[in-house]
Amino acid sequence: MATDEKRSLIIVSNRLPLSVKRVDNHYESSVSSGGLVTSLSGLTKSTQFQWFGWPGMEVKDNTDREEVSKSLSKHNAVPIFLDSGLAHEHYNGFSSMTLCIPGRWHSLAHKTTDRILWPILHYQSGVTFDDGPWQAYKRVNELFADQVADAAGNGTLIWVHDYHLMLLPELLRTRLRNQGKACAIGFSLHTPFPAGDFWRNLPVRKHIIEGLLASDLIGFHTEEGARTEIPNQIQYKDRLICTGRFIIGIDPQKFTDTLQTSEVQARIAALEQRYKGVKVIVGVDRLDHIKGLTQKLKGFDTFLDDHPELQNKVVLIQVAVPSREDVKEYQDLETELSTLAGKINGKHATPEGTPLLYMHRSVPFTELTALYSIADACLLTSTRDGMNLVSFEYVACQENRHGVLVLSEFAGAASFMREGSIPFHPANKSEMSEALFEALNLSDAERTKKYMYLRDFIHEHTSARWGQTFIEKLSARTWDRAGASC
Ligand code: ADQ
Repeated sequence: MATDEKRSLIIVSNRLPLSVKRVDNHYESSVSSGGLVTSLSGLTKSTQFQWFGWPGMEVKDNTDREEVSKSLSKHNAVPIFLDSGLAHEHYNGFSSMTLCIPGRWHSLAHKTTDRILWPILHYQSGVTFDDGPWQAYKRVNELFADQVADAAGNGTLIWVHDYHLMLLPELLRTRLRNQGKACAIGFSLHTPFPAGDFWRNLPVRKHIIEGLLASDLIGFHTEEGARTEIPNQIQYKDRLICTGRFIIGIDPQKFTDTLQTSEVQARIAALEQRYKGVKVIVGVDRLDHIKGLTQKLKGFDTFLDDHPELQNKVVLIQVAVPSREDVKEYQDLETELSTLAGKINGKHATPEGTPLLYMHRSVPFTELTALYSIADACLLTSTRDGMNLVSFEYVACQENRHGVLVLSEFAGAASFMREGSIPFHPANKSEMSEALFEALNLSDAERTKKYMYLRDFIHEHTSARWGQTFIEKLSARTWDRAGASC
C-alpha cells in the first residue's frame, strides 16, 4: 500500500467486531462476524490498524472498563463505552439495524418500533421520525468524535464505517482542527444510498449530508450509490470531496482453506449422500426485511407448483440467521416465515420428504461452507442490499461443482455479477421460478462459463484489495491537498 510512510490508521465502526464476556474476575474477547467484519478481517492480513467502537455491552464500573479495554487491546481494539439506554436509542431508535447477531452476530436486548435510517437507506416506506432517537444519534456520534480525535495523531488516517456514524466526519474535523491535527477522514457506506427524491423523506437529511461532506473521501458499494453531479467529486463550500465505488469483497482463501479440512470434507460427503439424486438450492441470509425472504419462499412455492415433475428431486435449504430478535417487526417477520414454510411443506411434502428446510438459527462456519459447497444453486432475493457478501462466499465454495448464482437484481452485487449469474426481480414469482429452473438446467459448459466469470471476479475483488485501495486513495487525499483533484 502507498502508506510506506507508516501513517497510522484508525478504523471506526459503531460496533466492535469482538464479543466481550466476563470470565471469573477478568474479561475475554473473541472475534465475531457479520458483513463488515468479514471484509475487514481480510484487510488485517496486510494492514495494521486500531479499531474503535462500542463493545456491545454496558460497563459502568471504572475497574471493569479498564479490564475490558485491556482484553480488547490484545486485538488492537479500543472500546467506546455507552450506557445501554443511549446505545439503544442510537442503534435501535435512529439507526435501527444490527450487523451482528447472536452466535457470530450480537444484538441488543431492547424493544423499539421506531426505525428511521435503515429503512430510508433501503427504500422502505413507512418511516417515522422522533426527536429522542435523533438526539441520541447525535450524542453517540459526539462521544465517538471526542475519543477518536483525542487518540489520533497528526497525519493519522481515519476510516469511518456505515450509517450509524454519518455525523462523525464533521464532528471529528472540528475537534481535529481545534487540536491542530491534519488527518484525512474517509467514510464507507455499507448500505445503498437512495435517490434524492426518496432521501428527502428524512427530516434531518441536511445534517446527515453535512456530517458526511466533512470527509475527504466517501466510498459506496456501487455506481448507483456514488452518483454525484461531477463523477467522483463533490465541491462543497471551499472543499473538494472525492467519492467513489469501492468493491468490497471477501477473503476467498479462508473458504478454500476451510473446505479442505477433514471435518468439512466429511460433512460434504455426508450431505452429498443424503441428497443423492436431489438438486440442492441454498439460501443464507440474516433474517431482515431487506433480504426478501418472504418473496423467496413464495417464489419457491410457485416454482414447485410450476414443476410437479421435480417432486422429491429438489430441496431449498434456507438458513435465516437470527437478527434483532427483540424488535417486533423482526419477530413478526419470523412468524410470517415459519408459517409460510409450514404451509409450503404442507402443500408439497411427500412420504419421502419435504422440499423446504427452513433453519432459523446461526450455523457454524464449517457447516456454512459445507452447505455452500454441496448446493447446485444459491438463491438470493434481496429487495435492496448494499452488496451481499453471501453471493461471493457461495462462489468461493464452488470450485468443484460450478453451481449457479440466482441473484436478485436489487443486490449491490448484481451490478457486477449479472453476466455470471441469473438475475430476476424478487417480487416477480414467475420470473424467480423461471430463473431457478434455468439455473438447474444449464448445460455443463454454460455453468462453467458463468462460474469462471464469477470466480475471476471474487478473486480479483478481495476484501484486502478493497481496503488497500480505499486507504491508498485516502492517503493521497492528504498528501496533495492543495488544489488536488480526485
Ligand atoms: P449483511 O446485511 O449482514 O451486511 P451480507 O453482506 O450478506 O449481509 O453479509 C453477511 C455475512 O454474515 C456474511 O459474511 C456471512 O458469511 C455471515 N454469516 C452468514 N451466516 C452466518 C451465520 N450463521 N453466523 C454468522 N455469520 C454468518 C451488510 C450489508 C450488505 C453488505 C455488507 C458488507 O447489508 O449489503 O454486503 O454489510 O458491506
